[in-house]
Amino acid sequence: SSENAPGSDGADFIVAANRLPVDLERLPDGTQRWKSSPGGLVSALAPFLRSHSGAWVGWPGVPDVELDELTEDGLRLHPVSLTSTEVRDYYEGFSNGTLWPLYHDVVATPVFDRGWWDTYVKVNHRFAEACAKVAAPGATVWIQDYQLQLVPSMLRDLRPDLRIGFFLHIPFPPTELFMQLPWRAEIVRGLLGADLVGFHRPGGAQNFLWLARRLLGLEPTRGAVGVRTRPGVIQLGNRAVRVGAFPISIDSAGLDALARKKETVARTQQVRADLGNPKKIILGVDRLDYTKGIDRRLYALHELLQEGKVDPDEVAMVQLATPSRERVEHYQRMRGEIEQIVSRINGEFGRVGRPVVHYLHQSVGRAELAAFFAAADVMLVTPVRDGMNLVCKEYVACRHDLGGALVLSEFAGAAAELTSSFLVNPHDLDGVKNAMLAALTIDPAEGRRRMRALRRQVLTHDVDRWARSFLDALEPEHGH
Ligand code: GDG
Repeated sequence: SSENAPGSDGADFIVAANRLPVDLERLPDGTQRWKSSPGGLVSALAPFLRSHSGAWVGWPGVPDVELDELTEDGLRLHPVSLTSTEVRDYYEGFSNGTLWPLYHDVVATPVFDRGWWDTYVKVNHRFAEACAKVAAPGATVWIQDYQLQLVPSMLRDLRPDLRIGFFLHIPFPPTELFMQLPWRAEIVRGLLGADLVGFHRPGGAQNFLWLARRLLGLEPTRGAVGVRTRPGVIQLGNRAVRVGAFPISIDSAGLDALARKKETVARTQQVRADLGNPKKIILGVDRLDYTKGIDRRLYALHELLQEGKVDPDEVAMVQLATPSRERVEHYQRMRGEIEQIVSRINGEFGRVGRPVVHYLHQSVGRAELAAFFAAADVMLVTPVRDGMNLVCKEYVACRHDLGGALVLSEFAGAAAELTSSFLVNPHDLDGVKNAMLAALTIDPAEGRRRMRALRRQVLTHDVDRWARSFLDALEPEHGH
């Protein structure tokens, strides 16, 4: 076959995501190098990719560079180029200024900008063309997340021979909120290009099925969608689109092993010592994002200190807030607010050499993070909305000692699975305070009982199981 024929020497399994699993780094001297960004998705899918002559299609993280396909660690990487204007309008704009707040219950006001939308369409088309070029005949393409919701149907138009899956990593919103989007029908049509559309929770799948009926006049099945079972089905001509729930998870065994390592245990003790060996350590770990409810837990701590229910001599809190989307306006404002609460708490209750809140606006290595988790008596995960939330699962995976207590928002997808945590409504400040106090003063035997139950869930439901359950459901024999 000719060199330009679609799929000649193509890949049988392709992942398409906004970002490649490696980032291009530009060094001050003008040279460039690749830096791996190991995430759960990469470690879950890398084995599949390697054994299926797989490829990954994504943006290398730096604007205005044209790069050829390359192979890294046995993984074929196909870079998609974006100009800086496209990064502004497609990524920072439509993805993170429109879709992100809209899909997270409009906790910030989404901006509806027609120019951003046009660029989103254009960039999605570029991703679809890249997938079409890389895919072997009959290949499977798995498209990831909210940045690429139009790719499934664009790709189907280009390559009807492909098996196409789509997974949304963030919540799919209540239909009343989704209906605000001027391009709501286009998004639903875009997703319906897939053979299987996956969400974290059945609720998201149900919302999507309702919209297919309401916006497009289709007739989806009416039964309740299960977790990893009983997907909804939408018949589109002679094609069936399935709509299911597949809760994502972490590399549980890998993190458990990391936490047990001698070096990590030593580092855990050092972290406790560096904090002055307080009686209790409280921890928060998040991307600095307004959906994560970092402010809620700081307000709760502040009130507990004011009321004398928490003693600043006995408690230290570490808040790791990894820099994120720093050019998006909402994020700049929120950062200022959080830093103000942190300094207010430390101003009122800290002493020289002994702040109450140790605030880190930086990212730390994976081993260091595991040591933080292992050192924390109380883990606070209080998002106002979160598709799943991996941090709470990572905390549990690091507690082979059965120590620690998890305070978890009801509005994280993970709440449905981690039912032995202290579940809270992050909008109910008294409720958050009570849960924090309960977690700080928990009877050790009761704490171990809860942690054992949490670990049973997390260790038996890892990211590999997630990927397998999605890809099994995507197999053609399930399609009819
Ligand atoms: C989206 C959805 C869904 C954070 N700081 C550091 C660091 N991290 C790691 C955590 C965790 C990951 O980043 C964050 O994952 P989350 O799931 O908590 O949140 P999002 O980034 O919003 O992810 C979410 C997820 O997609 C997957 O579908 O669960 O709901 O919003 O793994 O550990 N890792 C290191 N240093 C840091 O400073 N090494």
